[in-house]
Amino acid sequence: MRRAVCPGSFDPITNGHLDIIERASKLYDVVHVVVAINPNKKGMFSVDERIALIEETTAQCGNVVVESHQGLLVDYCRERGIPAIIKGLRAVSDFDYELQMAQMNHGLTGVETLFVPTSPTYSFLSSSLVKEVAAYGGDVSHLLPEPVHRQLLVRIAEQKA
Ligand code: COD
Repeated sequence: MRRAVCPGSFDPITNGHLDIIERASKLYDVVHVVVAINPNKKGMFSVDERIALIEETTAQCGNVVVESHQGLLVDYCRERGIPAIIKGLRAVSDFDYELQMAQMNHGLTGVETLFVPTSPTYSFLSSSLVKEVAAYGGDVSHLLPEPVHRQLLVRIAEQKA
């Protein structure tokens, strides 16, 4: 069975993430979407909330498993015998850091990283930009899956209350 990992912070999942996950799910039998836990970074959404949103928005794929992981991504892959990490590449600016991580991960355990070019529609899109624009009242509804957009507006309202 061919398996791959799509890792990220997913705070929250955007249409850019979803595009990469859906495309990966057509290439692999099972795609593990891994929410990396960073204890030094408090997100807008809890890890459980992020997982629930990813599960809801990727349910149509039928072969996506969503889990969190604290620690090295290569350990997650090694423990499960998963040989590949899939990353989306938005622009040249992503490349330097992504290449570094890919080479480090390969050096650590031999896990391969495969890059999928983002759809041009989403090449400017990041979770942090979406949160910032939405917090100032900008319309980001076309950039997020509907349940994510709904929950983002609720969270922003809570934070302002
Ligand atoms: N279009 C296409 N792809 C996109 C888009 C978009 N608009 N936005 C994001 N992506 C893809 C990219 O591949 C990106 O890497 C991935 O989605 C996740 O994006 P984010 O922003 O949610 O998450 P990041 O960049 O914060 O994730 C970094 C990781 C969590 C993957 C990384 O820090 C990690 O592997 N951490 C685990 C600890 C570890 O092993 N560290 C050593 C690394 S060598």
